[in-house]
Amino acid sequence: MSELRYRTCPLCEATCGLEIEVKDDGAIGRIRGDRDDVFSHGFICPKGSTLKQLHEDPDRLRTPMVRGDDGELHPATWDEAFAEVERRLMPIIEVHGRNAVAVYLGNPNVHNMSGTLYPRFFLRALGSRNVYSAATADQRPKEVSAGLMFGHLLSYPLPDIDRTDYLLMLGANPYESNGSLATAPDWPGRLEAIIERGGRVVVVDPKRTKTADHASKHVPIRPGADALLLMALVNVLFGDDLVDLGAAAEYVNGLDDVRAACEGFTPEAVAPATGIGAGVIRRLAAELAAAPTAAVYGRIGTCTQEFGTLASWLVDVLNTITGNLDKPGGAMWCKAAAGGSNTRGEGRVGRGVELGRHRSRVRGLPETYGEYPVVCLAEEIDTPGDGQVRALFTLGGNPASSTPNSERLARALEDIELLVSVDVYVNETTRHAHVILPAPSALTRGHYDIAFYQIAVRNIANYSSSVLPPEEGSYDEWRTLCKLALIAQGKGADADPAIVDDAAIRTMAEGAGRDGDDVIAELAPRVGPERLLDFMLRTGPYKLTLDELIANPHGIDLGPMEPRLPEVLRTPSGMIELAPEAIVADVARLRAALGRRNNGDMVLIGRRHVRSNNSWMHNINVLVKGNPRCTLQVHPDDVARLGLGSEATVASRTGSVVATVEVSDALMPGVVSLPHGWGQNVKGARLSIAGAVEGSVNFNVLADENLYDPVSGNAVLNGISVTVTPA
Ligand SMILES: Nc1nc2c(c(=O)[nH]1)N[C@H]1C(S)=C(S)[C@@H](COP(=O)(O)OP(=O)(O)OC[C@H]3O[C@@H](n4cnc5c(=O)[nH]c(N)nc54)[C@H](O)[C@@H]3O)O[C@H]1N2
Ligand SMILES: Nc1nc2c(c(=O)[nH]1)N[C@H]1C(S)=C(S)[C@@H](COP(=O)(O)OP(=O)(O)OC[C@H]3O[C@@H](n4cnc5c(=O)[nH]c(N)nc54)[C@H](O)[C@@H]3O)O[C@H]1N2
Ligand code: SF4
Ligand SMILES: [Mo]
Repeated sequence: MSELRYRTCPLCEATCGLEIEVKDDGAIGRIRGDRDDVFSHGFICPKGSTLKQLHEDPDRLRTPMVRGDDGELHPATWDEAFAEVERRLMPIIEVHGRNAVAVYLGNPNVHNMSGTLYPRFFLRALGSRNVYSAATADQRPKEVSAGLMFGHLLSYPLPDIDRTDYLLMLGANPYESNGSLATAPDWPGRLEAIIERGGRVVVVDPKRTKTADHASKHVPIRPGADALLLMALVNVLFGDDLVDLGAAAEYVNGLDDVRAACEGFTPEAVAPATGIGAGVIRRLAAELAAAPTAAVYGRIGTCTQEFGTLASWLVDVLNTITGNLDKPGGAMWCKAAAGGSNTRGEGRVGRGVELGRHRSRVRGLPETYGEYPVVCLAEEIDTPGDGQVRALFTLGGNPASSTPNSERLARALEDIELLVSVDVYVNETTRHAHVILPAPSALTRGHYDIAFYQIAVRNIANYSSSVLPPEEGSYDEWRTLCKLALIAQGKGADADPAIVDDAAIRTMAEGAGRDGDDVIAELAPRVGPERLLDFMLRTGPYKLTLDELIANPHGIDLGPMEPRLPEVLRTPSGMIELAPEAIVADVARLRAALGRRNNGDMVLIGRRHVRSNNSWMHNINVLVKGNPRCTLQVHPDDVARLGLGSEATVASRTGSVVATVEVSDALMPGVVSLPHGWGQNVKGARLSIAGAVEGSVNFNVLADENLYDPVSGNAVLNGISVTVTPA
């Protein structure tokens, strides 16, 4: 006998509904797509069903680990682990101050209610400026441009892929990634539907990816040249008098500044640097202008490169000047049921965003949204002097794998005075930890995508109750984060996490003009993330309650995106700032790149595979078996020219790896591709399957911490100059 439970998959941004069989003895049976899910309608990728294998993985940590006098990690009780954090942390704070303690937040936090809602209390209690996250190795350029243009970092317009007639997509491969910064289950199906209804999908990518293969047209581009291409499209639209602001017209500041900024970036001028013919660029501009509805969408290939902010900004400049902003079928904003940053307060009233309020100690790079760029993390730890970082907390992050010059960071972590990790594995990063505090299995916690329903292409609300009861000895991740907050505050390792949790709901209640005690009474007996979520739903634009969501385990469909101008804006002017000063000032750097023909001998870019999930799912056998996937893809002409055999040495300023060569004519000649997130075969990691994968090497040995987008501080992970030689 068995029972079926429904659960949104927390692994990637697509938020697919899963149907999970739970057997009488509590074991997990089959996991399939939930055909009744209001958003995913049964779609699932190969990772969705592996929540079972993750849950059962013997390497997944189930008890805290504390480093003993013998230098090894040993299982410990929760009390011992928290006491050890306090014992090691407080002297560092006392002697060296709060900035000596850094925090790094990783990607799984946004896929988890505890990780989304509770780190802020720890950060506040800690009071350190040394905060880092995966965002500066990912989407920070988009957040900077959206913040400056529309008033909030999450207010980027989303391509209305279900209704558009024309999608221009740059640096994204949703056939592998399942989509990003535009949440939609089954991106592939939705893209195919555009073509089936007579629309067009154009993919700009140095590689003919699976997405490009299925598109109406693939435009190969030189890595890092997207801002030039986009600038030329803007130039043609102005030059040919095709600019039409549509519904946004009344609300746009700075149109003339954009016109001035694009001067000189003609298709002919950008053709050599982009590798795209002027005729192709003119045709793209004409198609964009002529399409009844169109959306421009850029993702990680446009962010993790040297002109990341310019490219991210130009995407939305194009959406605006083609009249597609806020138009069904164009680029729109959704309206989140809970926690929406652009549904709070009053429309057109905002403080906007302020960047660069302080600078990092060693290199003097500006903060964005309260974080320093992750390219600064290693140097802040390994550079002696006043203010040196001596302790690091990693919360659901694996920076020793995922950030540039990973070997330097790994070396820095070997010597750090204190590393505390809230994590589920002993991996590249946590093998250096003094204390590891394990997060519970995803199947034993409730779930609601607070982050992704703020950037979904449809308005959706879907809460999943926990599928299984807590495992013996586990401790809720939100309670762990409350404990860390209490320790950092000096309240001690024995203090009750409810102190922080109650303060959290009180603050939220008071922010909404309610009495804290009343709200606590109203929502009792709920505590933790569920209580916060319930309150956010009740005070959100649809006035839902958590009980209503629990009664609808397949989700509630709140309809397609609707026009939201001007109330969505939170800029100080109440207008769309089409030409933010900080971004326009960077155009000079782009102009200087016009004459560039290449970025070195060979150029390295990254890729994803549908069976991967950044660095942490290679310990699942069903995801890593079969053909090797950590390969260096090289164009046949380059294989011949460089005399490559089965293996090649790839070297950059920061290091070198020996990778298995895969000949592929999908790449532009001169460009090689290596996936990120591999290289688990390091000493001290406890990943029996991932550690044994042949050919597994870490891309970020090659990524250079000196390469970043100066406006956002974001790491350059695509377009890295390398040499490739036979191994
Ligand atoms: N070269 C290169 N580097 C890249 C990228 C690239 O494209 N190329 N992509 C970048 C991008 S987009 C991202 S988002 C980052 C990701 O960078 P990170 O977030 O640093 O890395 P992840 O691989 O997501 O590792 C997440 C960590 O969280 C742990 N974990 C998993 N589930 C949970 C949980 O429920 N709770 C807790 N507390 N921990 C959990 C895992 O064991 C792992 O240690 O990598 C970036 N790095
Ligand atoms: N299966 C799987 N899914 C994932 C993840 C994963 O690791 N595995 N990670 C998740 C995360 S954290 C994120 S952020 C998203 C990312 O989601 P996507 O942005 O869709 O990521 P990728 O699949 O890496 O696609 C990026 C594309 O950019 C191209 N590219 C590289 N350089 C350039 C350039 O200079 N210009 C242009 N135009 N293109 C370029 C690459 O060839 C690649 O095809 O995926 C998420 N989903
Ligand atoms: S596409 Fe993403 S959300 Fe959907 S099943 Fe796969 S990993 Fe899970
Ligand atoms: Mo990401």
